Amino acid sequence: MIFQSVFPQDNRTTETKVADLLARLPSNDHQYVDKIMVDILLLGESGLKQICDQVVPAGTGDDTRPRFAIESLSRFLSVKNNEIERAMWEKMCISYATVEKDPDVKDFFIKQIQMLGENHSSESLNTVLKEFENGNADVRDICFKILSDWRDYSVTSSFYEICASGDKTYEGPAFEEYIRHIKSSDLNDEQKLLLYRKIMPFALSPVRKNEILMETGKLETHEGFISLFNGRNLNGWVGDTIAYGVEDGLLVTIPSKGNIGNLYIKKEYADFVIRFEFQLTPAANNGLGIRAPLTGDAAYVGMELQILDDTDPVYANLQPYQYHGSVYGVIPSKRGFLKPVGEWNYEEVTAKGSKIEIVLNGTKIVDGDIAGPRDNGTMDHKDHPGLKNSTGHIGFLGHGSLVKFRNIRIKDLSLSPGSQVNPPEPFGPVPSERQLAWHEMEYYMFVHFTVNTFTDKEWGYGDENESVFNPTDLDCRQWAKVARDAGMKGIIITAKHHDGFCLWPSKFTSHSVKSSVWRNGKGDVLKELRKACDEYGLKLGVYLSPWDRNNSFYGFPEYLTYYRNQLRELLSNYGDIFEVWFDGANGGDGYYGGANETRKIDNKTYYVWPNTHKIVRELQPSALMFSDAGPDIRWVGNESGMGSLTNWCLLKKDNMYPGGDFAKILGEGHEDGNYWVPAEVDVSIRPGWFYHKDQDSLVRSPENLMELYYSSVGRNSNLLLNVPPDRTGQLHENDIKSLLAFRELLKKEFGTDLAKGKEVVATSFRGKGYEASNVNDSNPETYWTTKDDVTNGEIVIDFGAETEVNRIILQEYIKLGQRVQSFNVSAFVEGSWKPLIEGTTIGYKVIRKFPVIKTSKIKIAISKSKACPVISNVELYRSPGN
Ligand code: FUL
Repeated sequence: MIFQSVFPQDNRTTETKVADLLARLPSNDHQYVDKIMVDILLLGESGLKQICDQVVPAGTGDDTRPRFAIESLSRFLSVKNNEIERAMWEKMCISYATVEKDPDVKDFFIKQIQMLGENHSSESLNTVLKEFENGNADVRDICFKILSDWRDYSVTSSFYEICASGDKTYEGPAFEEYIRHIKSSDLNDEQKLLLYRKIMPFALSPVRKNEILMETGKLETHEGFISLFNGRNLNGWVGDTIAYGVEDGLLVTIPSKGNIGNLYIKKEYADFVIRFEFQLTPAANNGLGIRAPLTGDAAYVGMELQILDDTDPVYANLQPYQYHGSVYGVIPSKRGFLKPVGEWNYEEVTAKGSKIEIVLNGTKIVDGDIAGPRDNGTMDHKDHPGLKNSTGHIGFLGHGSLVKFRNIRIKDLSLSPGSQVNPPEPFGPVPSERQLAWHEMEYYMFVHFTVNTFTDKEWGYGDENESVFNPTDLDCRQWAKVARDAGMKGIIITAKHHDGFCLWPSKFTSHSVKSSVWRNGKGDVLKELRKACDEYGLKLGVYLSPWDRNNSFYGFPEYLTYYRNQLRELLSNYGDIFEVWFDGANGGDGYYGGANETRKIDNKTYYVWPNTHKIVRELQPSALMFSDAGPDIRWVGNESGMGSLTNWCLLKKDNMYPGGDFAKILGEGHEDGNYWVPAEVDVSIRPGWFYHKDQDSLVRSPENLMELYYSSVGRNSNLLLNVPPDRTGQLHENDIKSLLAFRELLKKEFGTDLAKGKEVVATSFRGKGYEASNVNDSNPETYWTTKDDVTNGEIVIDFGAETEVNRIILQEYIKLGQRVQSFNVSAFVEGSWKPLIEGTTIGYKVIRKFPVIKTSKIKIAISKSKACPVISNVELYRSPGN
């Protein structure tokens, strides 16, 4: 034994020795305490046990001395090189923490183990992990707590192992801890990225995955990477946009549409690092074209880096210059580093001058130079003129098979390293992933349909005989087709309006389709609509009226259980729901199970909204919740289709609730709001929300719909346009005519973007990568911005010739927050700037009209902004309209 005792050997019992040693504690003299610790250790396990046994729950006795001894021992062992003693002590503390019932004592022992790990985390980690693996459920819980509280990021790998082992009890929390450790660690960005990538496959939900992707995106942005694919559409890409598409946030090939064309990034790149993930199917074949022109066989007129399941037997006899990763026909690659088919592969391609490097799943599989083959001939003895290209497009080359891609980002190496500039930090609240996806939907259909359609009412009393609901020819496919053809992105249906009648056969009431004669009581409108939406590529949302004039419990606590049960049904049985609509209306009187009385509730307290919101988050994490007060989307404050010209996506919603008196605030939002809660404009194509025959002649005209579009989508809001089916269960021909004609008008209104491809300059910009030319490059991920201390600026789009123009679209890069407070647009006419429009906020999008002007240049001046303005898109049009 290496320790030197403070006492010479004697014949006292262990008990007396323990008592003697404890009597000397506490003490401020560290060296003296250390010596006592040596003696305590010499007493072995039985002595230690006696000390541990003396620890009592707080407030039940004086255990100062044993606690001091135990803490000192842990500290002593954490800095001394005594592995055997440390391991023994750790195990002992774990077992005490496990059997102990009192939380205070339990925590005390847990802390000891954490203290032990402070300086020797890897050894301690091993002990704890071993205990975790061998132990019973209680021991595992304790060990898990120890691990999760350990403030040492090296512990992260153990969480990764726990996640990877798929132990259901620990998987979720382990995942979250792993993320927390990475975030708070002092690792550099590259190390953090590696860890995030490791954990990504274990993301607990698509939303969580997106959050991590955003996190990695931020880190990579600091390194100078920009995202090339937004997970929602093919903005920024050109070429075969038919046989490539977006599915569940992934970029996918569509073999049924041929997929033998190429999909290219619009911008050209010379030297770059591109990172992406891909998933193969058996024998799948695709390719990464680089420095390629938009036409011709990229393998020759540019370069093709193979993306290929070269593990499939059909490729047994390939040449190394045809393996996955090879520069096809030119530079060989190493085979054998692909993940099994169906798993995600991570690839990084660096092209710098004549050097090409590829790292696949962490292994360098290509490290080549095209200068040799370019000048002296290639391995396949074919002509590869593309080797001489210094720049060109990057894209995916279709060869007819199914391949999926995600997380595609690039760093432009042509920007010299010294000139790399960090992007602005987000300012104020920013949208969540689900809100970003919602902003891009812009325009979708509201469907009001229930017993009212048949009773000719707007608000049913709740006493309707269910047999009145009897559409003669219900056809949800017709609704969906019209919505799709009209350019809408989804449908929100009144699954239950104030009358309480359910369009689906709810288990919790008989006031539903199941008691009607329609489809012999076997019908389900929600089910039919789900199918139709899937067929036409639309998202589905539900309106579930909180006010229920049928239910006898309405106004009492029991009703909340009923309401939430119904919500669970809707959110569990009808696939992905994109939006849940919580209406604030309550008119008071109703049937209420036969009570026939007035029941007003306190909107602020009755519904206990946070508990209902939890259900939505739990069952449909990607769904947005609408109400007067969000939490995700807010009502615009009127039903006439008027978005506010000043429209902040921000709201101080904490003291707001559905049905409150907030109409005025809801239009503009709060400039200093602390949540991102953008506005949705809900309005009907007819005077009523439900179908009434006598309103057939009062359907809004296409021109009127265009005005609605300007006052909603044009004012930083989404447009939820109500189109009510008639008693046949179909949309009326007048409504359809108007919708489709409006669609045609829209196409003409925004026919050719006159800003596209034109020269753009700014008074000032942040640095390389943030030039004004980003506002018309068709890539929503790039933007013009200024230095942090510059909160205004001008950009000028030069048409190069006199051009007629009368419409402008402006977009902020809202991922970094909503910033612009005022702007104006002017045109260069006869040597001076002529003002066209003035505006306040921009946000996701504003579209503004001005009288036709003939000009060679348009200037957009951001005159006031909360922080440096960040503008991602400017479009200009000559519309045939006024
Ligand atoms: C209101 C309701 O009272 C109307 O009937 C309609 O559903 C509209 C969209 O919301 O609050």
